[in-house]
Amino acid sequence: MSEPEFTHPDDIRSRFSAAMSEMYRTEVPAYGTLMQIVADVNADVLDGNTTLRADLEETDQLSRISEERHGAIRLGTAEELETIRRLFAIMGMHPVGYYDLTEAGVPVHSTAFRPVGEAALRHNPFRVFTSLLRLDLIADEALRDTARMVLDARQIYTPRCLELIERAEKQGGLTDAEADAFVAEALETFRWHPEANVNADLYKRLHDAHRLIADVVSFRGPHINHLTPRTLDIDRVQQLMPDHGIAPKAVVEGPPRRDCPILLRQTSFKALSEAVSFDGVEGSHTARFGEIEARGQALTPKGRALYDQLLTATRAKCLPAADGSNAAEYMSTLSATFSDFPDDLTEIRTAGLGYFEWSLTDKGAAAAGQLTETDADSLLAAGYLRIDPIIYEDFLPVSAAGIFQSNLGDESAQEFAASPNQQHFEADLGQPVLNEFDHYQRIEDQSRIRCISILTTGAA
Ligand code: OOG
Ligand code: NI
Repeated sequence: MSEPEFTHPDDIRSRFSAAMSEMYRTEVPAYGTLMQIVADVNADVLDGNTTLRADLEETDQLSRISEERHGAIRLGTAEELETIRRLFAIMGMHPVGYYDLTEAGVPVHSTAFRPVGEAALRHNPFRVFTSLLRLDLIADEALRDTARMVLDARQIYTPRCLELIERAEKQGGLTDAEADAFVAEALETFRWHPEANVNADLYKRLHDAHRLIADVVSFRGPHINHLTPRTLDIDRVQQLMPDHGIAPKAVVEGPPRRDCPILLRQTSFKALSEAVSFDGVEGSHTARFGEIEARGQALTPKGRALYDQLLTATRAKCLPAADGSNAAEYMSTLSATFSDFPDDLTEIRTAGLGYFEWSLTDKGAAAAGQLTETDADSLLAAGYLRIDPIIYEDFLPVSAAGIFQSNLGDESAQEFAASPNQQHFEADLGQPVLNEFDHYQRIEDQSRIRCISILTTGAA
């Protein structure tokens, strides 16, 4: 018997993210409007910047420039988390990073399921920021037990979806038809349900404990709560949202606008109030929104420490108010404070703040196999090598908390004792998460070793 031909996980991910985008645009019309603003602004930026256009074209990114980069869900149990890991693995999405959000007043911890490696990211970069509710942080014991019971009784995956996950694991992949069926079944887990799983009274008790607890526990499934396209000018989109009848959150999260972008900048519109039926009683729930992101260079632990230090210093001087009343002051404090973070690639590299990918220049390619010098810095200075920033593909806990917070209502900031528990999270997940710093370091090291090997031996 001949081996069946399996659909590449990257292709399954592309089908999945396209299906998710379509579902979400239909369910949340404001998201469709945001997508349109993003597409218009991206087109404008590209019209005014032919170098950027040529770069994107050369790296085959131009046609997908305005497509979704990530989405987010919130799960209730360890079992749900373990199954989502298996589901995402079929699409080539693996857990990277551990994020403790308790520090920022949100009772969850999280990872990002994402493609790993340049080729997979380029094919389709779609990631899902996935949070697990920390029921252990509900103080009211009776409410905690009730919430656990409600969660244990639900099944967020369709029977056919579970079957296809098992089949993929056994066979080592899915055929084309199976992949289509899998995408359709998997999508069901992320769908919105206008009927709650709980009555109005329990919803209120959960909601009073924390709005996020109500969001996770009250529904049949972990509805996708936002999708996020990439924008080439995040400040411009933030500014344009109100003109299109969309209310943006108070400030753009992350570093300020810079010549050499670092890490991740993101903003969103505020979550919409939607009609929900609680056991036949009409009510509403606020969970779903749209977000945009702009990515820059991945930072080393040293660079990240400097980033964290400057962000903390900024927030000590000016904490952004949820109503936007001090937004301008916050943004100018942020820019002023970040003047201590070098905004020049050479300085960033010599200070060891960012990760870089090494490649051969034309001069380097012509000299393959002919050199004896093995010091990368000398080869760079002599024009045989070049370096380019490696893009940050992960998330930032303070920014994520800002996104969560702005979508939980303005009055809901709440304290939890910081209690990171990566070990527990990984036990629930059924696998350790990949450390993002190790990953970027490996990309940098491998690219440098490869170049030097070509220059000195002629082979990679
Ligand atoms: C996740 C918020 C985090 C981001 O972009 O930082 C996130 C959530 O609201 O569930 O998506
Ligand atoms: Ni997000």
